[in-house]
Amino acid sequence: MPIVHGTPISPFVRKVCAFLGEKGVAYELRELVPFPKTPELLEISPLGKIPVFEDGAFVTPDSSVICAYAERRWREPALYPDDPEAMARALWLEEYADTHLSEILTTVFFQRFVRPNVFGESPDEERIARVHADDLPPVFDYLERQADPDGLVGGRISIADVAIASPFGTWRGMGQEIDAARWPRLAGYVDAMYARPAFKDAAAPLAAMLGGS
Ligand SMILES: N[C@@H](CCC(=O)N[C@@H](CS)C(=O)NCC(=O)O)C(=O)O
Repeated sequence: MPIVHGTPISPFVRKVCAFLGEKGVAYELRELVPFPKTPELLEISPLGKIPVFEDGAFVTPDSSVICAYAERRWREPALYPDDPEAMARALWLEEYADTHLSEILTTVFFQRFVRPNVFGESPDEERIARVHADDLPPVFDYLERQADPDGLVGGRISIADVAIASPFGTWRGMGQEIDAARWPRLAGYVDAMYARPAFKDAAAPLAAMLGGS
């Protein structure tokens, strides 16, 4: 059985788990934290990041690389569009999720859980307030325009949904809700994704870690 090395705290680990779940591929999630940067970690993940994927003798880091690999390793159901424009849109949304959305949605978790529990530091509440006041609304406005509960690209589930919905697992895990009066389509979209078995399974380890929230 393939192994996803990482911790359920990570939205990128959740992304790989949800992707495999959508493919119907059974996997083992094996605990690996990215601190400290041990020689063993750097050997399998030169940037010292999680997730790392192990499929027999093959090992690779990086959620985007892992999903692209898994798409070709387990072809059905296809989770990357065929059409060039649809493919570009899906990859753009994956990039947007990985480089921008993830950071915003994990701010509360990072400040209130990781800083005290991992680094022994106090949360920076000012940073949380700033991110929520300034950074979050334009992101939710943008996603409100993209949201489709059948799938962000072409009305079917794709890598775009896996990437965009995954960091919302951290957001929900911290008991946060999308303001459905302001962003109704986005709120409905995220609920629809987390009603899917692959996302429920991918989110369960973090919920258990945080006490079933
Ligand atoms: N581009 C990478 C990003 C992975 C990533 O940033 N993982 C975080 C955990 S959420 C990590 O390992 N951080 C440790 C570090 O940056 O030193 C991917 O998609 O897998």
